[in-house]
Amino acid sequence: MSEWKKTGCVLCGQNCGLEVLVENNRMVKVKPDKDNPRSEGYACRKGLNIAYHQHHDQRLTHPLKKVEDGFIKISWDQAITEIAEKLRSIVGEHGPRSLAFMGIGGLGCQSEAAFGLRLLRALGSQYYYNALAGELTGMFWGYGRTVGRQYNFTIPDHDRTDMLLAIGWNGWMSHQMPQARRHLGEMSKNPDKLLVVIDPRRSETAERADIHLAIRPGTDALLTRAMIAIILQEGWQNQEYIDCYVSGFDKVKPWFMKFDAREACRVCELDYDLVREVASLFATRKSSMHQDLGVLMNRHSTVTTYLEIILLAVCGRLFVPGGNVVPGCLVPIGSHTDERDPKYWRTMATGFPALLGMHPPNVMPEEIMSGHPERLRAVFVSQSNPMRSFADTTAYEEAFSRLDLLVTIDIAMTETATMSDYVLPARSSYESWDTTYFQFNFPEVYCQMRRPIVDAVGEPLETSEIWTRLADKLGIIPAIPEVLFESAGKSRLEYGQALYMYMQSDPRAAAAMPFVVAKTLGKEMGSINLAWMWAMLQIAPRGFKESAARAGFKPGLTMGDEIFQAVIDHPEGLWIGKADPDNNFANLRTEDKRLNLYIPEVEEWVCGITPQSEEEQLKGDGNYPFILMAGRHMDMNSNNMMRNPEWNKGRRACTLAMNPGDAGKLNLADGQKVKVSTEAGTVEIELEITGAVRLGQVIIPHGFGLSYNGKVYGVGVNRLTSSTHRDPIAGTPLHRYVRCRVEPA
Ligand SMILES: Nc1nc2c(c(=O)[nH]1)N[C@H]1C(S)=C(S)[C@@H](COP(=O)(O)OP(=O)(O)OC[C@H]3O[C@@H](n4cnc5c(=O)[nH]c(N)nc54)[C@H](O)[C@@H]3O)O[C@H]1N2
Ligand SMILES: Nc1nc2c(c(=O)[nH]1)N[C@H]1C(S)=C(S)[C@@H](COP(=O)(O)OP(=O)(O)OC[C@H]3O[C@@H](n4cnc5c(=O)[nH]c(N)nc54)[C@H](O)[C@@H]3O)O[C@H]1N2
Ligand code: SF4
Ligand SMILES: [Mo]
Repeated sequence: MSEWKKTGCVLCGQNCGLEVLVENNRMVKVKPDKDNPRSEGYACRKGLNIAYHQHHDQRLTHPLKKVEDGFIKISWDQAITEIAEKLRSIVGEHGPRSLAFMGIGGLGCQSEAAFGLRLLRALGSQYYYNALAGELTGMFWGYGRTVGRQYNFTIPDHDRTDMLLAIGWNGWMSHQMPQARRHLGEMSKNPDKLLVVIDPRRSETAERADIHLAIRPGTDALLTRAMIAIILQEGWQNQEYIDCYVSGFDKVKPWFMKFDAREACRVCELDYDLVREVASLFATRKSSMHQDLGVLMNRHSTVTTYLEIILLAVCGRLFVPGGNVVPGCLVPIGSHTDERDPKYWRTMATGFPALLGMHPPNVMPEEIMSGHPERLRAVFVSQSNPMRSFADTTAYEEAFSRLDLLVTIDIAMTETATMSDYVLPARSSYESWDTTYFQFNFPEVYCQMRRPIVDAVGEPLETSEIWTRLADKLGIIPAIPEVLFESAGKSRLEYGQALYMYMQSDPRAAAAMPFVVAKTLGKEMGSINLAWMWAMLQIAPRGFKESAARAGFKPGLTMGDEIFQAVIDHPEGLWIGKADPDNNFANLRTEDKRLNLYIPEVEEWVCGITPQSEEEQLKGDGNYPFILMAGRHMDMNSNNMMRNPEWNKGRRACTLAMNPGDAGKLNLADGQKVKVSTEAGTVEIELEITGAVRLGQVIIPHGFGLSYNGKVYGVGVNRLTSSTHRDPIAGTPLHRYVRCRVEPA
C-alpha cells in the first residue's frame, strides 16, 4: 500500500512543506509541497533526503539502562521508576541547583518544551541549557536592553526591503529565511534591490551579492563602529526618527564622533570608499539587516550585535516597513529574563546569566567539574547531542563521566546517549503530531501541526509523554477531577469549560496545566502534543488573538477552538495570524517606550574597540597562524540530525578547506591528510584546496565525527574548540575565530 502524505521538514527552522510517499511504513519518495503557504513548493536537498533522518540503523526502540558491559532493554515502568527515584534523591541531598535540563525543542519538534520546562521548574531548578545560548543569546541580550524584551528581536522585512545587508550569514546554504534561494536570487537579479554581503570569503551568498565586503575575520565590531561613525560624522542619521523613538542617543553619539573610520577600514582590510558607500546606502534606502553566526560566534559577539542595533536605530530602520521588524507569533520562543534581576539564577561556578531563559552550553563542563557543593550532578538531555555539538568534546566527556545521573531522550543512539545511564526512545517527527514555534515571516504567523505519517517501531513515546510520565511518578501532577476525564471524551467545548473551572479553583493545577491536559485531553486524542496545541490556542495571549482576528478568525470565546479546527483541516500548514504591519513599534517595551540605545555596562568595551587595539590583538600567533572557522552550514550537514553517511554518498563532505595560496606555501596537496591543532586538541582530516576560502582562514564543518555502524564519519570539529573561548556576557562560543596550525599528517 502506498500513499502521498503531507508533512514538513524538521532539519532547519524553515520547516518547508513536504509530500512523502509512504510504502509499507517507509518513506520512499519526497517532494516539496506546493500547497504549503510558507514554502510554496520550495525545499532544499536536506529536506528531499529526509528519509535518511527517519529510517536508519541507530533508531532507538526501547528504554535502555547502562550496566557494566553495555546497555540492556528495560520496561518503561522500570525506567521511569528508577530515574524518578534517583532524581528525587539527588535533588533531595544536593538541592535543585544540582539539576539541569539541556536541549528540549529542536528545529521542528517543539511541543515538548512546555512539558520539559514545567518539570524542571517543578523540581525547583532554573538551569536550562540550550543550543540557542550557543549562538543567539548575545543578540537577545542586546534587544532585551534596548527594546525591553529579549524575545522582541527582529528579522528583515524580506518582502518589502530594497537593501538587505547580510552580515556573517550564508543564507544560500543555511536558509534562516523562507525560500532563501528564491528570495536571494530575486534580490540579486532585480536592479531595484541591493544585496550586500559582509563575509571574509566568497560564500555562495557573497557570489550573488551586488556588493561584497570581504572583511578580515573577526573585525565586524570595528567595521560596524566605523559605519556608524561615518553616518554620524556626515550627519546622515535619521534625526526625525531618533527624536521621536530613541532615548540615550546623546550618550552614545560621542563614541563615534572622533572615531577614525578610515583607519578602522584599513585594519578590517576593506576599501574605505566602498564602506562609505555601503553606509550611505544603508542610511538612505529601505534597508534591513540579517546577522548570523559569522558575527554571533565571533570576537566581540555581544557587542557587535549591540552596535548593529545602534546602526539600525540611527538609520531609523527598526520597526518600520522594509526594515527590521519583530515577527508575530503564537507564543514567544522564550521568556524575558533580565540578568539584573536577582530572581533569575546565574550559573554557580562561572556566573553566567540565563538569557531568554537559557544558559550557555559552553559552561556546562565547568559547572559539573567545579568543587562547589551545589555543583551540577544530574543532567537530562533531549533533542541535543552535546557530545558533538558543544565546545570542547574532551571536556564534556570528562565532565559527563562525573555526573551522578545522565538521561538522554532521543530518536537515535547518539554519542551522548552512549554515555548516559538511561536512554529513552522518542517518537520521531514523522511518528507523532508536532510543530515549531519559530517564525521567520512578516506579518503573517505560520503554523503547521505535522501529523504522524509512519508508525513507530518498538515502544518509543512522544517526548511530551515521557516528561509527563516522569512528572506523574514524581508526584508533581495534582489529583485531576473526574469531570475533566469525562468531558474530554465528549466535546472540546465542554472540556474547555471544565478545564477553566479547575484552573481557577486550584493554583497547583494551573502550574501543572500541561500535565493535566496531557492526562485528560491528550489521552483522549491519542497525542499529548496535539492536545497541547489545542490548549495553547485557548490560553494564547491577547496580542495573538488580535493577530488571529486580522487573519480572519472570529473574535470571541470559541476563537481558539476555531483556529485549532483550521489547523487540523490544513495538514499542509496555514497562516493563523497577521501581525499589525503598521504598528510594529508596539513591540517596544521599555519603560519610556523608546529605544534605549545606551547600555552603560559595555561602554568601556565598545570604546576599547579601536583600530590600534584591534590591530594589536589580531596580530598573528606564530604557533597558531591560521584562523579556523570551526563550523559551517552547508548542504551536506544538518547539525547532528542525519546519522547515516549514505545521504552524502559520493560527495566530499567533511574536509579542511584551505586557499590555494596557503596550500602552496605549505606544500600541501589536495586530498592529502593534514593535522590541525588548536589549544584544545588535534585532529587529522583530508585537505580540500578551494578558492572559496580566504587566505589565512581554514574551515571545518560541524555535525561530523558521528559514529554509525561502528565507523566514524568525518571529524568532530569540537575536539578543536575550547569551551572557555566565549563571549563574556552571553557565554556563546567564538567558533568562527579559532587560532590553529596546519601540518602534513
Ligand atoms: N545546510 C544546513 N543549513 C542549516 C544548518 C545545517 O546544519 N546545515 N543549521 C541551521 C542552524 S542551527 C543555524 S544556526 C544556521 C546558521 O547559518 P549561518 O550563520 O548562515 O551559517 P554559517 O555557515 O556559520 O555562515 C556564516 C557565514 O559567516 C562567515 N564568516 C566567518 N567569519 C566571519 C567574520 O569574521 N565576519 C563575517 N562578517 N562573516 C564571517 C562565513 O564565511 C559564513 O559564510 O544554519 C541553519 N541551516
Ligand atoms: N563547532 C561548532 N559547533 C556547533 C556549531 C558550529 O557552527 N560549530 N553550530 C551550533 C549550532 S548553530 C547549533 S543549533 C547546535 C545544534 O546542536 P544540538 O542542540 O545538539 O542539536 P542537533 O545537533 O540538531 O541534535 C538534535 C538531536 O535531536 C534528536 N532528535 C530528533 N528528533 C527528535 C525528537 O522528536 N525528540 C527527541 N527527543 N530527539 C530528537 C536527533 O537525533 C539529534 O540527536 O550545534 C552547534 N554546534
Ligand atoms: S530549507 Fe531545507 S532543511 Fe530547511 S526546512 Fe526547508 S527543506 Fe528542510
Ligand atoms: Mo543553530
